[in-house]
Amino acid sequence: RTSLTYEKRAELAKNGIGKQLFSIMATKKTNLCLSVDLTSTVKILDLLEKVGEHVCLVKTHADIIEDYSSDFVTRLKQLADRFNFLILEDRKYADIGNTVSLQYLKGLYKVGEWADCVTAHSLPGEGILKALNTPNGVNRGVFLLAEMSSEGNLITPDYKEATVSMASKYPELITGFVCQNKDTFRDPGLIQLTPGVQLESSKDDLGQVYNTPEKVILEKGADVIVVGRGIVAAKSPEAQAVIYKDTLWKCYLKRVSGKL
Ligand code: UP6
Repeated sequence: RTSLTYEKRAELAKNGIGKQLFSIMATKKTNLCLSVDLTSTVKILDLLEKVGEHVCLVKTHADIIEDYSSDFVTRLKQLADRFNFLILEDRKYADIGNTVSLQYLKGLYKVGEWADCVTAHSLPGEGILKALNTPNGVNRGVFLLAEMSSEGNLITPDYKEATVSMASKYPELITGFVCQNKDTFRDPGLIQLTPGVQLESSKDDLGQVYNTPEKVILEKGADVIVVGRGIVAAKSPEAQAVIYKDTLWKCYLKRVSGKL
C-alpha cells in the first residue's frame, strides 16, 4: 500500500470521498490536513483564506466554536470550493446507532449537511456505521479510529483488528482509518489519517504525543497528515503551513520512489 502513488490509489478507492481526497492530494501536491482547532469563526475563516491552497483536507471540531452559525458553514464551503479541499468533522462519534444518527443529522450542527467525512469510534459496534451510512446517494465518508496518538490510550491490538474487519463490511462508506501504524490495514484504496505530528518529536501537557513527518510517513505509513497546533499556534501560520506542506510532500515522494 505505502509504495503506491496517490494517483494509483485514487483508482483503487471504493469510497467516493477517498477517491476525491487521493485525487486532490495528487493535483495540489499536498498531503497536509490542517486541524483548525480555533473557537471563533472569524479566526477559522481568516486562517483558511491564508492556508487553504496548501491543504487537501480541513479538520474541524464544530463543537468548540463559540459563534457557530449556518453562515459560517456557507463560507467554509465556499473556501473549500475555491481552494479545492475537503472537510472532515472530527466528531469521534461513539454512541448507539440511533443517537449517532441524531447527532449526525440534527441538533445545532447538522454535520451531515456539510461535512464530506466524519470520524467515528468502532467501540459501539456496527450500528454506528449503519447510522452514518446516509441513503439517497450522498457522497460521504467515515474515518474509523483504529489507534490514537495519546499516551495511555486503551486501544488493544485485538480492538484494532476488529475495527479493521468491521470496516471491511462497509467498503463504500469507509474513507480510511485514523491510526498510527502502517500494519494496521492493507487495502491501498483506504487512507491512513495520522494526527500527532510536529516538526520535532515532543509531547504536550495533556498526553498528546508528536512524531516527525519523516517518521510518520516513511516508517509509519501515514497518507494524510494532521497538523493542528504546529501550524495554528505558529507566529506565521501561513509560512508554517508551507514548511509542513513541503516537508510532508518530500517524504511522500521519497516513499513512493522507493528510496528509503
Ligand atoms: N486527534 C489526535 N489524536 C488522535 C485522534 N485525533 O490528536 O488519535 C486530533 C485532535 C486534534 C488534532 O482532536 O484536533 O488531531 C491534533 O492537534 P494538535 O496537532 O494540535 O495536537
